[in-house]
Parts: sequence; structure tokens; C-alpha cells
Amino acid sequence: MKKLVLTTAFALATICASAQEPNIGMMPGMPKIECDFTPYQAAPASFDKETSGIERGTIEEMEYSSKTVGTIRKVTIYLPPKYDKNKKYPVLYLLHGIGGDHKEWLNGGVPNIIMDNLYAQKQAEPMIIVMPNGRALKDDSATGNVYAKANGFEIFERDLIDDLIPFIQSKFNTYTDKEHRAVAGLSMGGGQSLNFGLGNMDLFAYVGGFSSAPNTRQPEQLIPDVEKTKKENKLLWMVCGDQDGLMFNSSRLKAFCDKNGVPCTLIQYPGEGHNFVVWKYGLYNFAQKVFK
Ligand code: FER
Repeated sequence: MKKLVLTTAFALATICASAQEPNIGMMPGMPKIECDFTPYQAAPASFDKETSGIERGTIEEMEYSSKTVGTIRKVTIYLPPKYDKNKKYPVLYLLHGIGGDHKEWLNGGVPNIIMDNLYAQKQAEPMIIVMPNGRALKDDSATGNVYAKANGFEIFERDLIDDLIPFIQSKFNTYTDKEHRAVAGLSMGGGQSLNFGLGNMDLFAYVGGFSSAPNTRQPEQLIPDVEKTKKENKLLWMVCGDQDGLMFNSSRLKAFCDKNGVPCTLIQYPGEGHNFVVWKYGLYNFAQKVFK
């Protein structure tokens, strides 16, 4: 079954160029899993449009040394407006998809504009957003057959925990407890966030999966101990387009949570497939719910 799902998804997914997510439409034969969707509420029309006259955060690219990969790796950082190095900040690790790298969110998802707007409306806690390259391989570029490099997305768990988080905590004045650390991502990054976030609840209290990909572990693996998850996880939040052939990864987890009484959100974004309309909406909502 798993093999069939992966092969079908691969066959129907077309990757046109580097730094672009596959166009994944509805797939006949994909399991349709019933679950209780959380009602969709539209974001304001201007949530992702640049607003004039408001304070802006800053973006920088940094490099860190990875023991896991044995290379120097790039990471994009967004600091909130009026960033003050004497203040402590929580951190959101924001992960990209199979066709992207550390610049994908910035190029496709305008996270800086979404966050600047949220801050102008006082709708989010000031946080540092860290956008790494989630393909933990010596060649971590989104070129060639990106599916053949998918194992790098699994290896990234160690790079994130052993190399990147310590680096971020050494360069910025951050809180270091789980209640001040979140992980969310799109597609492969959504699968990574669910896998790593729920798998390391001592490190992450807030977990977001946007259109999570088939790298998402089975619910029983993600939540082996229902009571522990209920106690330790503070937010399990998902969104997926209702035209996205990868919905089953999210609905399977939501159905498990419904059955076992684990608080969990899954919004079915109406009329959208596997794209940044859904992912920007994901960031807009998730960012308002963390660190509160
Ligand atoms: C797959 C289909 C899609 C898959 C990964 C993806 C690992 C990822 C899509 C994305 O990140 O946009 O079968 O297998």
C-alpha cells in the first residue's frame, strides 16, 4: 500500500524546475479518510500584502557548521520588527518542501510580510523565524531528481536538533525551553514537523503541518502514548487543500486524534491544491497561536 501511494504520487507529481513544489492534484485511488475537519475561516484579504507605514522585521542569511552532514549549511532568519538583542525570543523553525531549500518560504510565501502585518495588528508574539535547508545532505540543492534525495529530509532531524538549534541559541538571545520552540512546515516540511515535533515533545510544544507529504509517519508512530501527547503537546495544527492529493497524510492523523481525544486541528482549505495559498494561510494562523 505504502509503495503504491508513493509510486502513484510520484507518477502524478511533476516537478518542472528547481525550487518549486510538485503540482499534486487529486489522485484516484488515494484513500479518503473521514475525520472531523475544523471549520475554515478565511484570512483577511490583505494578510499577505505589503502594508505601507508599518514597522518591518529583517531577513538575513547565516551559515552554521553541521556535524551531522559534515558541511557548512545555509539558513534564512527573519527577526521581528524592533528586534532587541537584550530581549529573549521564542523560535519557530519553518520548513520547506521537496522542491525547495532555505529560500523557498521567502521566495514563495512572503513570511516577512505576513509576520510584519500580524505584528502591526498585535496578533502574534514576537519570535525569531528560522528557515533552514531541510535536506540534510552534502548536496542539499533542490536540483535534479529531488525525490532521489528525499532521505536527506529524514537525516535533518539530527541536523536540526544537534547542530542548528544549538547554533541559533548561541547566536541569538532565545528561550531554550520547549514552550518557546515551535516547528511547522509545508509538504515534506509538514511531514518533518509532525515527525520531529511529536517525536521530540521535550523540545517542541507547538507543531504545525501544512499539506504534509507521505514522509509523515503513521499516527500510531507519531502518537505512541496518547496521554503523554495530551499532556506535553500544546498545539497540533494542520491545514491541507481539499484539492490536494496528499490530504490523506493529514486526515489519517486527525482521525486518530478524534478517536483518541487528542486536541488537533485540521482545516480543509476550500478549492485549493498543493500550493502557497494554503501554506501562507497556514503560517498566518499558526503564528498567531504559538507562544501564548
Ligand atoms: C511523494 C509525493 C510528494 C513524496 C513526497 C512529496 C516522499 C512531496 C511533496 C512536496 O514536498 O511538495 O510521494 O514522497
